[in-house]
Amino acid sequence: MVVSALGVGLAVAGGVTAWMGRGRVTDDGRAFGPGGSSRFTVRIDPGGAPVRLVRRLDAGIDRQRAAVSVNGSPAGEWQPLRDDVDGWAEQRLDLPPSVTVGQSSLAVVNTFISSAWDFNEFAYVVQQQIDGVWTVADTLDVGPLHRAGEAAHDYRVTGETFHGSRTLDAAPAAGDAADRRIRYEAEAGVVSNARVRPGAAGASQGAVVAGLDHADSWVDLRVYAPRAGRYTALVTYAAGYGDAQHTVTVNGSTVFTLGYPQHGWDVWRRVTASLPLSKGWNTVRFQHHTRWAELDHVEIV
Ligand SMILES: [Ca+2]
Ligand SMILES: [Ca+2]
Repeated sequence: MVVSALGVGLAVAGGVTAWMGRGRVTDDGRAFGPGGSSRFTVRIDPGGAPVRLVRRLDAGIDRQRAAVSVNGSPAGEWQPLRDDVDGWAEQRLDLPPSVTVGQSSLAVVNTFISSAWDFNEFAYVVQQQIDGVWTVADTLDVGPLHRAGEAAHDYRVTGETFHGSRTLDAAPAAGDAADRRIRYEAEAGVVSNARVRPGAAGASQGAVVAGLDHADSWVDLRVYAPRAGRYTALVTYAAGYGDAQHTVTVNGSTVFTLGYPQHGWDVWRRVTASLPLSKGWNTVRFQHHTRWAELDHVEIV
């Protein structure tokens, strides 16, 4: 699948996240520009475990941004990486359970939003957290040297600006701790008497839940636990008018108050909460209690 330009053998077991060693790596891929898009279909385990999409890209092209839909529903965005990231990168997108649970195949569409030049893709790996372990569910090696694999995944691209191979520095190894966490965007939850605020500066996926200002204002998030027990939730928020609090309810029973120290609006900070979760999917409600806080995302550790 990949060949090192230095002639050093690289073990590629199951996809892009298993590169052994460092060095220069050659891969084929494609890119599309304004008005363009790509689409493909991947298989997942229908058991309902969380799904993560990993994209291998040439990070030398700055500010690449595309909208992602799955089976026709919005599923998030590929957000720009930092401008100082170069070489190969492996970008992760945790898909919201609303588009994956109960599905056995995912039709993914990436639609160009903006970029310094174009939006490139060299491989996609679909991972699923089975029994707490990230497992490769499917792999699509994009590029003109992998036409059979592209056809098998019904891959198509419009507005193509590039196809060919590039040789770049290997992607840095992902950190284990960050890799294990699953991110749930607040704006992908079910919102009551509040609103999704797009264009939130510095927020994950550029959007948050705002207007959690009334007694009946809340957002419900579905979060996954591979087994029953206590989990740490990292809750990212902003509070700009005094310290705020939400009432947190887990599966309609356990109730506690979560405090959000004031750091200013659009200043995204993290507080931790300990959640008693059942095996499988749980519903966690964040509800207005005192003053005002916007919610960006929650990670379960
Ligand atoms: Ca490729
Ligand atoms: Ca967010």
